[in-house]
Amino acid sequence: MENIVERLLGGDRRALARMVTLIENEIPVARRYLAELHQYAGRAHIVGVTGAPGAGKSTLVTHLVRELRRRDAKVGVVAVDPTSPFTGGAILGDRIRMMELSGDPRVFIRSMASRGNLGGLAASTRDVVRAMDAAGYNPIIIETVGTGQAEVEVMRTAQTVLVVSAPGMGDDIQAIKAGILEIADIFVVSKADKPGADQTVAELAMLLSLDPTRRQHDKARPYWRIPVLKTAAIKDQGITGVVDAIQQHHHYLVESGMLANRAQRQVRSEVEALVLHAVFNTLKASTTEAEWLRLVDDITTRKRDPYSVATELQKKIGLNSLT
Ligand SMILES: Nc1nc2c(ncn2[C@@H]2O[C@H](COP(=O)(O)OP(=O)(O)OP(=O)(O)O)[C@@H](O)[C@H]2O)c(=O)[nH]1
Ligand SMILES: [Mg+2]
Repeated sequence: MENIVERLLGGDRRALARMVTLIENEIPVARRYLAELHQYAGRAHIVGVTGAPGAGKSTLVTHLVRELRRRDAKVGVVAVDPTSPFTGGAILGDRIRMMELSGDPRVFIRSMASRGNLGGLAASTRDVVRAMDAAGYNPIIIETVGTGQAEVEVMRTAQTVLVVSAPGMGDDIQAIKAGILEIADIFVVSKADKPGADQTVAELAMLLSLDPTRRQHDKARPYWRIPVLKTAAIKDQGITGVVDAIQQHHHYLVESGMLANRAQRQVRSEVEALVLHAVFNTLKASTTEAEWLRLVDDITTRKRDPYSVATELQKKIGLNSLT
C-alpha cells in the first residue's frame, strides 16, 4: 500500500490497478496520490470512442489496440459505462472480447461502472486517465456507450474524439445531430462489410457540409477537416486508416496550439468542479435532512423566500453572501 505512487511510476501494473480501484470507489486517499501523480501525467494522447449501443465501439477499440501495439505503443483503455446496471452484460462482453489483449504487459484495460452522479463519473474517468498517463500509457482510449449528456461530459477528457456509427441506424444520425457533432473529430462508419455503409458515410458527409461552423476557416491556420472513415473490424479493414487519422489529429492539435488551449480549458473546469464539489459537500454536511424539509416547507408555503434561505445557508458554511 505504501509507495503505491512510486510503484505505479515504476511500471507496476498491480499498483496501477489498485489506484484505479481507489479512484472508482472514491476512497479519499486517492486524491493525495493523484496530486503526486499529476506532475508525471500530461504525456498521453487521450482518445475518446463513443457512439450508440452496439455500434461496434469495443470491436473497433480492440483492433485499434492491436494496430497501436504493432506501432510499439503502450496502450491504456478505459471502458466507461455511464448508463445503468442493465448494460452490465455489455461490459462483461467487452471484457471477454478484449481478453486476448489482456495478456500483453503493454496493454492496460479497465472497465468502470458508474457510481454517483454524472459529474462524478467524468471526474473519476479523468482521474483514471491521469493515473494511466503517469504510468506511461500512451495513447489512452476511453470508450463510452451512447451519445447523451453523460457521454459528452466524459468525452471532454479526450483530446481526439471518434464517433462510431453502424450502417442502417437512422437513430444514430439523429443522436449525432442532437449533440455529439460538436465534439467529433473523426467519424467512423463501422461494419462496412454490411449493406448500407456507403449510405451512412454519405449522410455523415452531408451533415458535416451543412454545419456552418466548419465551412469558414482561416486559411493561414492549420485546419482539421473531419474525416468519415469506413471500417470492417471483423475483416481487419480500415483500421490502419483510423490509427493514422488519430495520429494526424494529434499532430494537428499540437501544430495549431489547440492542444494547449484545450488543456487550459480542462484544467480550469476541473478546478471549478473540485471547488463546487467541496462547497456542495460542505453544505450537505452542515444541514440535516430535517432542516432541509423545514426550509423547503417554509418556502413552498411562502413563509420564506428561496433567496434569503440560500443566503443563510451560504453564511452557515462560511461563504460571503453572493448574489
Ligand atoms: N459484421 C460486422 N459486425 C461487427 C463489426 N464490428 C462489430 N460487429 C458486431 O456488432 C456487435 C456489437 O459490437 P460491439 O463492438 O460490442 O459494439 P459496442 O458499440 O461496443 O456495443 P456496446 O458497448 O454494447 O454499446 C457485435 O456482435 C459485433 O460482433 C464489423 O466490422 N462487422
Ligand atoms: Mg462496447
